[in-house]
Amino acid sequence: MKITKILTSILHIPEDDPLADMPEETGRMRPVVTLRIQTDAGIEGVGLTFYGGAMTGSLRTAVDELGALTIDEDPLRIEAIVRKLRAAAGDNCGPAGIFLLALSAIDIALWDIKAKAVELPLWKLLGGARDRVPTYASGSLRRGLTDNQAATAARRLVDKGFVEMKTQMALPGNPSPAEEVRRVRVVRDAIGPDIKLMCDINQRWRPEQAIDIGKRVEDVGLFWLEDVTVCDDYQGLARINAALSTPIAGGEYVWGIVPFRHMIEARSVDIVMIDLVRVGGITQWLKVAGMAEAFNLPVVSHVIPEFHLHLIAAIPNGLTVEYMPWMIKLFQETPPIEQGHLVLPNTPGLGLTFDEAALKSFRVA
Ligand code: SMN
Ligand code: MG
Repeated sequence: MKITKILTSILHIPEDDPLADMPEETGRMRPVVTLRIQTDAGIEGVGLTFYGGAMTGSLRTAVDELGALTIDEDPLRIEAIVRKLRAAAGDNCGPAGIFLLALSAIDIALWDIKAKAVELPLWKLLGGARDRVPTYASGSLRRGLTDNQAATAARRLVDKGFVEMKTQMALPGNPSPAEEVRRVRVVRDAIGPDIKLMCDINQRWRPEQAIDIGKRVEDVGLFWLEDVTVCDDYQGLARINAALSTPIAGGEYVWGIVPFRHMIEARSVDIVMIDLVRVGGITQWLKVAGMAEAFNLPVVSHVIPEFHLHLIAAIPNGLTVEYMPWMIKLFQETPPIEQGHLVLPNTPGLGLTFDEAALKSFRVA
């Protein structure tokens, strides 16, 4: 099989909150680069990438430029293509940043092609540990909401059948620890003790602040505390992790596979979060998942659930899938949620087909 054509576009997708309809800032847009890789066998793979921000035009160009180097290559030889692209650009301008974001889109589309070629859903091709996976509602219970809004949104999520959900601390204005604790209790009280509740700090606390507030919220029974301080302070994270009994999650800001080694070796986290786009695509995501397994650690995903559910379902140590459905409108169909679990598709590949009308309405370039 040979790659014949690369097609990219830039979309602006609303960062809304379709789960609880509680946006902090209406009209906020996320730029996304979509990719299709076509082959002489008539099989097409889909991929996407983002986090380009104001450099999204450059990110799209990077996907086009790397994509051009894949023309005539065998799409089933993914590591050979990754090696070629690293040699052509990543070894000098990379290894992370725009190069890795662009590589991820290509790698994802290549795995879609491979799974379609062998007529298997991707999760089965990659290991097939489970055919449904727990999922948690994310993006609704943001730190900028009022207490009332947060409680209402949390109850809406429960009414919708979610049994796991994520909120945030590190509230605007850096209030007192007591205020932070009060707020997370508002959410806990709204949902009761049986719902799994995660809490994201998004790197906003100092290590000593994380230990202080983390100790005060132990009895809230959080399923995890996430990104409690800057993502690459592995020693600081380890100190926090050792001081708290609440599990510490992190990894969404980690680029490529090697920094995960340092993070895991330092015992910085109890739960390894892997972002498909920042890690370098499916090939690298699986390597980090294996590394985590060897350290007896579970793995969780970050955003794009319609891609990540395949990966969490494939591996033996997948814990739960973040359900933040910004991209869902781009596809004709996405996996349903039943009793808090995403049900894996049986269609070959990722099982995702772009909805042409949606693409057209979001396309800016
Ligand atoms: C998050 C960060 C960036 C984009 C979306 C979501 C957040 C999360 O850290 O874990 O959901
Ligand atoms: Mg996060």
